[in-house]
Amino acid sequence: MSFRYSYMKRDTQIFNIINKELDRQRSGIELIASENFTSMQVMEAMGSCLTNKYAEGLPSKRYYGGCEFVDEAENLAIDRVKRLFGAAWANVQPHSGAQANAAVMLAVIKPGDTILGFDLSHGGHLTHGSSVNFSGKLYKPTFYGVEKDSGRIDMNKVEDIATKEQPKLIICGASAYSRDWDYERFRNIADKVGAILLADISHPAGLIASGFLNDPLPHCHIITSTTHKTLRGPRGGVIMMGQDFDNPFGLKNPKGEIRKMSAILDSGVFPGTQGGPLEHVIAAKAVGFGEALDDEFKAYSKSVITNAKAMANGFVNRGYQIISGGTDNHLMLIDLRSKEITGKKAEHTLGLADITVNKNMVPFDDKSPFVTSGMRIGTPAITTRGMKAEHMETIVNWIDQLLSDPDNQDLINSTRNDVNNFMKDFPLYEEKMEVV
Ligand code: DSN
Repeated sequence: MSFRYSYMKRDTQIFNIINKELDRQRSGIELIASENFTSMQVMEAMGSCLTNKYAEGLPSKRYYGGCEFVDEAENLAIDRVKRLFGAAWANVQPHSGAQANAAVMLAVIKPGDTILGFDLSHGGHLTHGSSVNFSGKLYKPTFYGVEKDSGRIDMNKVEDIATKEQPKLIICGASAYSRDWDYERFRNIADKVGAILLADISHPAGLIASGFLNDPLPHCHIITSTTHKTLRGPRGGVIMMGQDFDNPFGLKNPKGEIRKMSAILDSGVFPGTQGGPLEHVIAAKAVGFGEALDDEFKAYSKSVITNAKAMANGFVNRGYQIISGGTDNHLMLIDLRSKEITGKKAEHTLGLADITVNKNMVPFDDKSPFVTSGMRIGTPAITTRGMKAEHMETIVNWIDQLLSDPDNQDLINSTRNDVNNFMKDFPLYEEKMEVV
């Protein structure tokens, strides 16, 4: 197997840019919690002729001819993701996690309805009600957050807020929360106030599929996810349900029967929010889901968590404050205020040494989202590179040295050399590549 870059010889401008990015990925330490490295076969499926095909609709119910093979690919992706999560129904067409959330919200609630999500500044996601996103513009957003002393969500407070606000939709799930979720309690609260419960598992999906975190499918009405984070497939989204149910709004189909929620969600994706599905990406999703069904993926997920715990211990031992004091999953959110460096400066300094992280708001932050007091760190990508718990100490040590002396150019240069040499032991996409 090889990259088909030889076909790009005519456009050396973009080929050279892609090659520079490949070098960056190979030689640096990737700690962005939402990133990962797909397999070569996932990338090859994405780069296939399926990109040429229009297939609006669903398998066997398309608005275009010639869909027999993309139907097979899409059915395979649906079957595999249902098997992976034990889902009764899935739609694999959302282009991203944000698109999946948009499709669900536009399908199941009305503009002006109240929604209850996890506060973005406490670790939530833009699409869970942020004022700069459609979810905060179209609906009336209300939020729960973490407690100042524990850094954890207090479920009694979630219940109090839900009882007061009476949301139509409750969203659980986050982008920067290192603890597991009590989906069962969320469902009790949703039932009490008559809300639909949506779990956005974009971040921990791979760890849930592998059985290392709580399972939302028996408890949540609807589940959305990305496919490219801990799940390690292509960039994209998916919507699932543990079981289908009659829509609670009394909506009927042309035969006068109550429509199933699956039909409402399917139409929320197309024609509700998307046009032609990306069948090349859907084929790559099928590949990724197939890989995640393998026992090897379970071992990978286990190492992701072991590495994250080892890394969190390394930071705590050096006096860093991790929100909630540690991690159950693949990431940690570090409050840098005790180290007197902003998230922006930390991200920049580490970047100069080829260590990639992202600055992140911490709960009760006193700085803007462009500066921030924290950084988010995750282990999915470095675990794919083959790193084990013993390597975490080396990485934490480099980060600590750099953040303790961020303007020391000699230290930055020598650390970058050390990082680049270290990464040679963890090869990425070593298959032959043609160079123009
Ligand atoms: N989910 C965000 C992240 O975690 O990086 C991107 O939307």
